[in-house]
Amino acid sequence: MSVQRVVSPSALVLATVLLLPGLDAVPAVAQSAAQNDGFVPVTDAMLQNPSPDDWLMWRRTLNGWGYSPLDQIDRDNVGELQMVWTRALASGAQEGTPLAYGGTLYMPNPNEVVQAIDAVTGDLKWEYRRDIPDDVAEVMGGLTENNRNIAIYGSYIIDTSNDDYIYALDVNTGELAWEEQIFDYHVHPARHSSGPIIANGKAISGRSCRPRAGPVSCVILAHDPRTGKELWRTRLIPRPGEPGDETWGGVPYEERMHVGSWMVPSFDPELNLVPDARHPGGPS
Ligand SMILES: [Ca+2]
Repeated sequence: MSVQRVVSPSALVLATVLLLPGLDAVPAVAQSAAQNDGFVPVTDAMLQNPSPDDWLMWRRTLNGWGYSPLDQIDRDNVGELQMVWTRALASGAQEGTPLAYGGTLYMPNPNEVVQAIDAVTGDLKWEYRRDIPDDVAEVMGGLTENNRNIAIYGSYIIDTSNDDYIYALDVNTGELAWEEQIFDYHVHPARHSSGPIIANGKAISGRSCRPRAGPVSCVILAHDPRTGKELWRTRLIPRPGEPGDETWGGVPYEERMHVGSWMVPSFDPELNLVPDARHPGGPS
């Protein structure tokens, strides 16, 4: 089984890199990285205070601001940007944000395709295509192909998958380093459109829990990003007698549903807290 498919040119979406006239064709940061073959593993300290030259997570910083302090491109010259290279992405719903580190872009494509791309040339360094069972799309329904974000930690690219696993890829080769099942998708078909973030050495991930996935699928998980070992999972739907039970008005536990946390979480290192949004489908 392979997710590889033939697509028409009209179905392609292009990754594009733009450059301002007058700037070096090869940015200084990328030049220095290209000259250094040694990959520097990503640490919690780097994630919690990222270099302006890199983009190490979905919104660059753990507070989710999505703000870059770089100032070479501004309101006055943004109109002068010119295309340097393009390359095709895998077909499907495009919601991915690339990571940028050491002159390489790590791009989450739909249907668990992850690519490492030379940021200067657009050349493909490696591509991972997860072997997804044929019935996943039917079991999961719409939006299951989304692959919004990936995480980088140590020498791994980490993502959650359509078939309800969390997995890590070797950052230098794209080969699968480890994987850990979160759910049997036939029993609890939770949907992973977003990948994890890294919070103090833990890979924190949320998920959409459709009604048929049951209340136990409405959970936030932490995994060891070095090994994939599950560290904890916290339910977002209380059982009878637990705090928050009173907000459910006596609805039997088995009928409580749809309190997912499908959007990418954020993290406050000072408070050691993970703020997360929940799907508004039910009380909690
Ligand atoms: Ca994914």
